[in-house]
Amino acid sequence: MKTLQRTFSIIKPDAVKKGATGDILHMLEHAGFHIIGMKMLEITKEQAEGFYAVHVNRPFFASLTSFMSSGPIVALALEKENAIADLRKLMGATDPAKAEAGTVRKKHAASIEANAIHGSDAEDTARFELSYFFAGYELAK
Ligand code: 3AN
Repeated sequence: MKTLQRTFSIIKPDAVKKGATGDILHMLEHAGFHIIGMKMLEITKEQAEGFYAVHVNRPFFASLTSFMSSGPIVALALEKENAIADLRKLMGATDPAKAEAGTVRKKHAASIEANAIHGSDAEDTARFELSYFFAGYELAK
């Protein structure tokens, strides 16, 4: 039996700004992800800090949260079998210099911070991140 899994993704400000939103959505759909929720929005620095709370002690926290609140982003709720791991694979390594061919970051990321796409790294973070950007009724089906 197929077990569908949900994960959360963000097309980051750098990718939206350079006009890569459509291509990234195409890469996601081509890889078998179903887009079950999508919104373009801007978040405040405080909202970015809440989202990235697990990174509060990392040296790049201030810069990361400024970057994530620097322009429009696209928040995505995605569904597919094995969605969490498969999205991580499709994203590529955090550092685009280390990302494999065919990944979103290889194609679109500019730097280790402005790296085009976010994806949840585990079931518990996917649950938290989905609920941070989407209300339950928006993803009910
Ligand atoms: P990933 O997004 O690949 O899961 P994490 O969770 O280690 O990577 O980091 C979250 C985000 O923080 C990254 N997407 C990136 O934007 C930023 N980041 C990670 N490491 C660095 C770093 N060394 N310098 C600046 N920003 C970083």
